[in-house]
Amino acid sequence: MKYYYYPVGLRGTEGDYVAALAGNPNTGKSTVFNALTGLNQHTGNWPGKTVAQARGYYRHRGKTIVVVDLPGTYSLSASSLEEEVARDFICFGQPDVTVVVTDATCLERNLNLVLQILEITPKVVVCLNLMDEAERKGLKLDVNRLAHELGVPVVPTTAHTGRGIEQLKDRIHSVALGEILPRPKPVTYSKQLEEAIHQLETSLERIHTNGISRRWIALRLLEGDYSILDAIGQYSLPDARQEG
Ligand SMILES: Nc1nc2c(ncn2[C@@H]2O[C@H](COP(=O)(O)OP(=O)(O)OP(=O)(O)O)[C@@H](O)[C@H]2O)c(=O)[nH]1
Ligand SMILES: [Mg+2]
Repeated sequence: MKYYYYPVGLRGTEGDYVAALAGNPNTGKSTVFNALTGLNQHTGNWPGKTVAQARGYYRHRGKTIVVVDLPGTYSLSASSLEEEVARDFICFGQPDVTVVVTDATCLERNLNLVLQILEITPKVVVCLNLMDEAERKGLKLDVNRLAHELGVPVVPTTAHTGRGIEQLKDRIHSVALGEILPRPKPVTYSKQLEEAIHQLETSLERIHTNGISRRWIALRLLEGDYSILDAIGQYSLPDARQEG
């Protein structure tokens, strides 16, 4: 059993690995969470925060997977309590895999968060939920092409009927255990922005970033979100991670 350090209050939970569920509001995260964990779940609040927290577990291929249902967010800019909780868990909670639950009927709007999360960690599975609704609307989604473009596994699901959930469990397992090594394609911004990012990254070289990519921190600072610097100071990780 691996011991997990949870800066945001799940310290001491045991399991073989941890999967975080992120996504825009109302994309079916909690329905996916229920489909994965069944009755093995516990709800409460994030410590010290008025934001609901749900965690649970399931067994798959001989492993116990702890699942954390994160609050719905449109971005990870920490402009609300929900975004802060989601951002801090993805950055500092060290999930082995982050599942981004997306709404297949309005995928484009959901991709902003997917790309932001891919800038923090490559260990991502995209869950393309509400597939029944997308089909009802006559939308045709090229799942393989999307997986290729993003560089991470994509699993179509209809969470409330359980469709796709077994495949989702398989992909979570493979990414968490390193059987699949996702290779997200980095987003390249305009020349001006890339120059600003580079300058900031250079200035950040002197600070200890707790394993968080300096490029990602630079992007948040350029957005005017300075709270990331406080968060880095607040959460210290037990094992030194590769700093990028
Ligand atoms: N048709 C359809 N409805 C779904 C599916 N998944 C979830 N729903 C429904 O969508 C609504 C929202 O689902 P939730 O699981 O609460 O969504 P959520 O992302 O947890 O929402 P927040 O936590 O508020 O951000 C519920 O009425 C679900 O029953 C799906 O695959 N197809
Ligand atoms: Mg929910």
